[in-house]
Amino acid sequence: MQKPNKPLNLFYQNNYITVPEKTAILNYIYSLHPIWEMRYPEGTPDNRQLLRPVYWLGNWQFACLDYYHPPKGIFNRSVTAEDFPACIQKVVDRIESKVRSDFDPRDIPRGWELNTCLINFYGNRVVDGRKQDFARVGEHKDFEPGPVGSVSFGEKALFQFVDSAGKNAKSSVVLQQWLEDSSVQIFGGDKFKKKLFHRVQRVEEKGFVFKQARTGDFETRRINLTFRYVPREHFVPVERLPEDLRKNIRPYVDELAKTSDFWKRQ
Ligand SMILES: O=C(O)CCC(=O)C(=O)O
Repeated sequence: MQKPNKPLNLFYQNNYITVPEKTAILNYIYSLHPIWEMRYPEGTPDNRQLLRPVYWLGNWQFACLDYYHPPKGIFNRSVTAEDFPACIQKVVDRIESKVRSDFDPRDIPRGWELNTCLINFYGNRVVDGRKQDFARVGEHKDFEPGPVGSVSFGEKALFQFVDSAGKNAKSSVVLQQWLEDSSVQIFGGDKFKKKLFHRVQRVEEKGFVFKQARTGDFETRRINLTFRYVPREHFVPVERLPEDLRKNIRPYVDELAKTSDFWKRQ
């Protein structure tokens, strides 16, 4: 098939992950103990817990360090974390090849590689004795440079690209896609990455639960992995974080260290 003149910088495919790949990736994920982070450092007024447990690979962008956000928020935000296991790296290699062959080269930064992974767990939590649905993400942009790849497992999610109308107005949906089990979505470029925001509006609830996910009383029905690029020179090992920031992430590192040899060594 002929390639379009201008690459779309958007790709979606169902059943992108094979059954054996899915089994291997999920078995790896079941070995992880995701954590609940607070958005801001302890003691900050209006601090709040994130809506879902998370686990990062490659580098951990602790919410209380305010995420990687160039051009200003570059340093001391991406803390060196565990490497991708082989089963994930294999899928990442495929996504990178797809981007290099089909995406606009002008939208692929020099040195780009998908070296950062955020694993999001979506589901229900029991709050004050009642089950509450936390399976959504508000509109936002991913600020890591270059295309982002996203792999989904479990119940399907309604993912939307939106034109943001600001805090108190309704954003308009420009494009939406149901992200199905074992699918991939890759997006980049000016339109989908820089101009539009994206959000997860809802996740279907057909009764499927990842029983082996270590999310405690949080019933996980969808797991999403987003792969991003952070220049390696912007990774910072825990021991090189300034003292005040190290103090902020200390409770999380301690918690991770209980079940991860990597974090124990940190
Ligand atoms: O779960 C998804 O499909 C998207 C997650 C997302 O937007 C993010 O991690 O930034």
